[in-house]
Amino acid sequence: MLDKLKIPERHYLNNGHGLASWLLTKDHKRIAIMYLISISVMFFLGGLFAVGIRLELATPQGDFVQADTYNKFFTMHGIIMVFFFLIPSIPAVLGNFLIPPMIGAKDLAFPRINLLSLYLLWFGAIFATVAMVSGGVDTGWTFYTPYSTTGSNSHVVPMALGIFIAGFSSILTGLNFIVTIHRMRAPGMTWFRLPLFVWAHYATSLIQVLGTPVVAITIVMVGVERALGFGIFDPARGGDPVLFQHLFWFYSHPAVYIMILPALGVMSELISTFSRKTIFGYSFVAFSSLAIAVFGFIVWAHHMFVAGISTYAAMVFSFLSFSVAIPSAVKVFNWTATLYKGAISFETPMLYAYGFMGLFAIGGLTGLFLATLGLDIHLHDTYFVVSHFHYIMVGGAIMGYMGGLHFWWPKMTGRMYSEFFSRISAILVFVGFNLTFFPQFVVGYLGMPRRYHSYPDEFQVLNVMSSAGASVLGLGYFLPVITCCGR
Ligand code: HEM
Ligand SMILES: [Cu+2]
Repeated sequence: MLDKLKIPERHYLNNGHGLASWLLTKDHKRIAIMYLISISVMFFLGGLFAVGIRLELATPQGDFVQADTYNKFFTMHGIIMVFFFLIPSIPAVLGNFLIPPMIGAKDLAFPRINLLSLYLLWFGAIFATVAMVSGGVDTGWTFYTPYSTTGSNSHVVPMALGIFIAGFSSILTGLNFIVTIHRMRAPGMTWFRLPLFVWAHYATSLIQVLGTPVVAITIVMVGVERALGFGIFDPARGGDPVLFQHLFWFYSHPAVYIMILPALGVMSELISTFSRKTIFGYSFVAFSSLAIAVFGFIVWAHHMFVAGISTYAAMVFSFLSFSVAIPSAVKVFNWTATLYKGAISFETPMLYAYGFMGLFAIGGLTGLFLATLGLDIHLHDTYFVVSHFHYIMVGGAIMGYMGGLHFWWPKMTGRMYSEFFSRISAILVFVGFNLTFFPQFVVGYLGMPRRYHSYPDEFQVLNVMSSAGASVLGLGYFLPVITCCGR
């Protein structure tokens, strides 16, 4: 038995050493590891900007940086985290590593394109870095026009180019996964035997392929408008600034599901493994991923209730937004049913999974608050929204990523992490996260708008709680770096 578990003498980690053997590899596992390193760097960088934001908001006055710098902090934080960390995270690292073995294939369908995807991400990151070091961008990650086209004099064009290029990385990864899952399954690996992790990635890939080109072209239009002064979005030239929001959210609402769906897939694996049961209602969970992907495309205008769309349109989009909650709830209910009477254990990945379930539920439910027209008029562009999406993107997507990374770490590296420290880190992340973001629901509800570098004194206590929580959260994220390298 033990013999069987021995790692083969030659494996992907020692099969060739020098830099070139990595940079020119077509091995999905090596590419996954390079993604892991790349996006960890991005996560760290995005985290530094978050530190800047929380330092500034620790006091009511703009004491730490100027308003202008603050705008650049939150813009860069958002852009890096969304486009260069969260979107690639689980698919590019865990998906790349695990999808082929999970379906019984040797590699992805297009190994060279897989490597190209990684290079495109790097290439995009270089442009983004150029934009950053040459002075930064202050438009917010959403690039709303007309500010991004005619107002801002920051480095919008190189940043837009960086995101455009990184977008192709995402499209090609999605395409690669779709073809792989269709064509490369081992005999007998039917669709309804696919692990739920693979189903989730299939649904994610559909969004990547169908949605990303839209944002790519939109971003090009912003660049063109800035550089050549076309009147696409500029009302003075007959353009329409709200058109930008339609195009942007047509991608960016589904994009939030690019970030969360893979985490939902990880969750399904973790829950059934650590409760030692098969997942309850397999086909419901599989189809709910597809349903989320499809519904995700018809709710974009819930970001625009106060942007001047008609009341009728707003009502329709409000109604449709509620429908997205159904497949998400199906998953949570089925996980709960899976846990029921299971032999549940409390290893690190499962701690992340518990955290995920709670935080994702809060994030999703507050989404329903926001989808409620009357409430959104009050809550739009307040810290309530910030808290909502962090509960899902950080509390959900990153918890799923961390849980998955711990779960598959031994398989990926042949080493075990320190269980003791990893549990402490998971708990720190959970506590730190809630301390950071729960007060933001309150302060947002009380009326604190987002994206301002100063605020009235009465909001300070809640903001100090947030900043303190962010330190705990940061420590929680950093601990695994130390402990996994120490063993
Ligand atoms: C499941 C994963 C979800 C993620 C990752 C997510 C993420 C986000 C993000 C990033 C924003 C802010 C965009 C900005 O910068 O302005 C946002 C806003 C919003 N979300 Fe979600 N969301 C999710 C689920 C939901 C659900 C299930 C609903 C409703 C059923 C919902 C409704 C809304 C609404 C209405 C807004 C706009 C609020 C406003 O700006 O007034 N979200 N979400
Ligand atoms: Cu949305």
